[in-house]
Formats: sequence, structure tokens, C-alpha cells
Amino acid sequence: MPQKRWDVFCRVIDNYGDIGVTWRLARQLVAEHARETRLWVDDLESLERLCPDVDPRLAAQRVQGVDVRRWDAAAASAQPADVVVEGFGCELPAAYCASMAAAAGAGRAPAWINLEYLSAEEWVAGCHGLPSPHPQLGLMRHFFFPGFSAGTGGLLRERGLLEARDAYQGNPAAQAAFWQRIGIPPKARNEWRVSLFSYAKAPVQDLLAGLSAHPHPVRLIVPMGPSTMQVAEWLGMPAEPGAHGALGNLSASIVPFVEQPDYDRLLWGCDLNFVRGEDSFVRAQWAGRPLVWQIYPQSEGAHAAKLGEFLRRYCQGLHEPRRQSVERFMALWNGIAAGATADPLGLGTTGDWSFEEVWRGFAANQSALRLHAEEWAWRLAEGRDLAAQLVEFSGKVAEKPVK
Ligand code: TRH
Repeated sequence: MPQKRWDVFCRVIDNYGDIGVTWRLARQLVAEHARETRLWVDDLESLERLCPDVDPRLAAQRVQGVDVRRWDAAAASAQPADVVVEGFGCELPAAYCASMAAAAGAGRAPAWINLEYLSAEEWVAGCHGLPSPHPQLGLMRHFFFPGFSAGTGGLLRERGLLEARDAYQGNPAAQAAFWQRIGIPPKARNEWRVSLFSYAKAPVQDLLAGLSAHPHPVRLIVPMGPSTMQVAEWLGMPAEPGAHGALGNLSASIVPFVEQPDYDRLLWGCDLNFVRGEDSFVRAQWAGRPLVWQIYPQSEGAHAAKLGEFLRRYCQGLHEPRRQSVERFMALWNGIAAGATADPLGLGTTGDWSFEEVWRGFAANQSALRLHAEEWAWRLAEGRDLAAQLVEFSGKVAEKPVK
């Protein structure tokens, strides 16, 4: 098999997005493409939270078929693989790059690919796949951009994911077993179940006020993270897994940070999911349920345009007033729109709306938004998945001359 050996490099900048994406990709390369994959990570503790099988004390270990390596000084002297994936411009060790150049000199140039962050912006399709020569080493690096449209690298999606989701969503016993395993009662008939994963700046207290005044019972599920403290303080409960609190129609439960496949089950079993960053954002879309995305904040507000571009795509086919309720609520959740006279999302939606008013509209439209979310997931799944595209792309890169 050509391009059989893969090295995936990941530097954990903060949180779980970088490792969340590269770990998912590495597993898929092994399970679906039979690639021998080494995952080099500089922070094994973060990986352990997504996958408790990982032992952070070990410099090398095989986990779910992936050769997991601690990215330390030893990485520099490793023999380069056939395909080298640099996660999010994480800068490969200089000595490793020199070995790649030596391999290229011997006619075995590795395919060197920089995996970029996901964005729904138009320019992504124009930059996906572009080469960039290394100034000194004579090696070519290629940029691979995930995305939502044809002409981009697509989204990570395991084979049979939507079918597995449908089977789970149609199986109350499997759902009840999962809820019990993470310490949550089974879902009551008229209950609205909501998951919350957000950054510290989200207006969580406003949301809690809205949920407690909801006309039907709501159960909020909060995996351990920044939102845990806000929820615990507001409801006067301990900020630890297993804690429960209630006010009005709201019951809230704090659960442990679950492993990645369980996080899918959590999203699949909720009626509305608050997600953030990149990987949980994509998983919430595959869940086929309404979502609220807190985008990773960037300097000078660059994230506002990115959120706007996603909403422009996501809201296509949604009629008023649903479209407006989605746009406005996500703008408020991201702290972008309140009191804005300009048009930060570029969607023609400006105004000075209250959280309470927008929330009520958003909550009232949930059944239509659910149908929309189901259709959105199937429409997205018509595109080829990221891992399959990356494998094909690596073959094309390998055929090209080095310079
Ligand atoms: O954690 P994030 O905010 O990560 C990032 C990083 O901050 C990164 O620097 C930034 O560039 C990027 O976002 C855009 O959000 P994300 O991407 O959703 O990653 C969270 C991962 O954690 C994802 O793989 C899902 C997983 N997860 C679990 O496995 N269990 C859980 O209980 C929860 C809440 C999440």
C-alpha cells in the first residue's frame, strides 16, 4: 500500500480541540484506511480526558490501534513516515524536518500536509490544497482545509456515523442505560433535555433564567468545564460530578467529562446542544439536533465574520422568524450583537435585543429547528468525509515532484 505509514503531530494550545480533532483523525486512519498511524502529542493528560485508556506516563503506547507517542525530544530523531500531518501549524521539530529532506533526497519525499482549522468562509475552497515550498529545505508543504462546501477537505465523519446515531436515537433502552451510566435519570415524556459545553464568557446565567421559566420541565446536563462553576453558583449546588440542582422548571446535573464516544451519545440524546470550538461543534451537527455554537474567540473580533458565514450556510431554507431567532440567539450567546448598530455578522441582522426576548423566540421554534437540523446533517453527509479526502490527497501530493 502506498503512503502506509502516517505521522500526525499535535500541540495542545489550550482546551481539547486540537487533540480532539487529531485523535479522531488518527483513529479513523487506522480503523477505516488501514494506515499505520503514530500520533505525536505534547500533552497526554488532555488526550487521557478524551480517552481514559491512555496512560499519560508512557512515552509510547498502542491505543485503539493508534501508536500514541509523547511529543518530546525523541520525536525529533524519529524516522519520518510516508505522510506527515502537521496539526494546525504546530511546527515540526527541526531535526525531523531535516530527516524529511534527507528522505526526499533519497527519492522518498514524505507527503507533508498542514491540517488547518475549520471555517465556513468562502475563501477556504480557494486555499484548500495549495502548496507552499519550505524556504530552506526544498520540501513542499500542502495546506488542507476542512470545510462545508465542495472544493474543501470536508468534515470528520466516521463511516456509518449517522446510521449509528439513528439506531441509538430509536433505542430507548440504550439511551436509558447511557443516562444511568453517567448518573442522569431517564428522560421524562414532556421533558426538554439540553447539554451545555461553553467557554467562561458565555451568558450562562441569562440562559439559566430562561430555562427555569420554560413552560415545560427542562433538564440541563453540564459536563465538567468552565460552565460547571456558573451553573453551580446560580443553583447553589456543588460544582462536581453527580451534583444536581433545581429552580422553577429547570433541573441541572453536573456530569464528568465523558470520553469522546460517550459525548456523541450525550449530544444524540439531547434536544438542544450548546457546543464550542471545532470538534464538539461538528459532532453537534452530526447529532441532527438544534445547536448553539460558541465560536473560539479571536483577536479583533475576527470570529464574528466566521460565525456569520456559518450561519449564512446553516440557515439556508429556514423561514422567518426561525432564521432570525437562530441568528440572533447565536449572536447574543457569543457576545457579538447586543446593542450593535453595525452588522458584525454580515447578515443584515442588527439591533438591540434583550436576551430574554430572543431566547423565548428561539425556544418556541424548537420543533421546526429540529427538522432543519436533521436535514442539515444529511445534506452535510453528502460530502466526502475529511479522512477519506486526506488519504486521497496524500496520494496526489506524493506523486508531485518535491520542488
Ligand atoms: O475544547 P475546545 O474549546 O477546543 C478548541 C481549542 O481551544 C483550540 O485551541 C481551538 O483552536 C479550537 O477549539 C477551535 O472545543 P472543541 O473543539 O469542541 O473540543 C472539545 C473536545 O472535547 C471534542 O473532541 C469533544 C470532546 N469532549 C468529550 O470528549 N467529552 C466531553 O464531556 C466534552 C464536553 C467534550
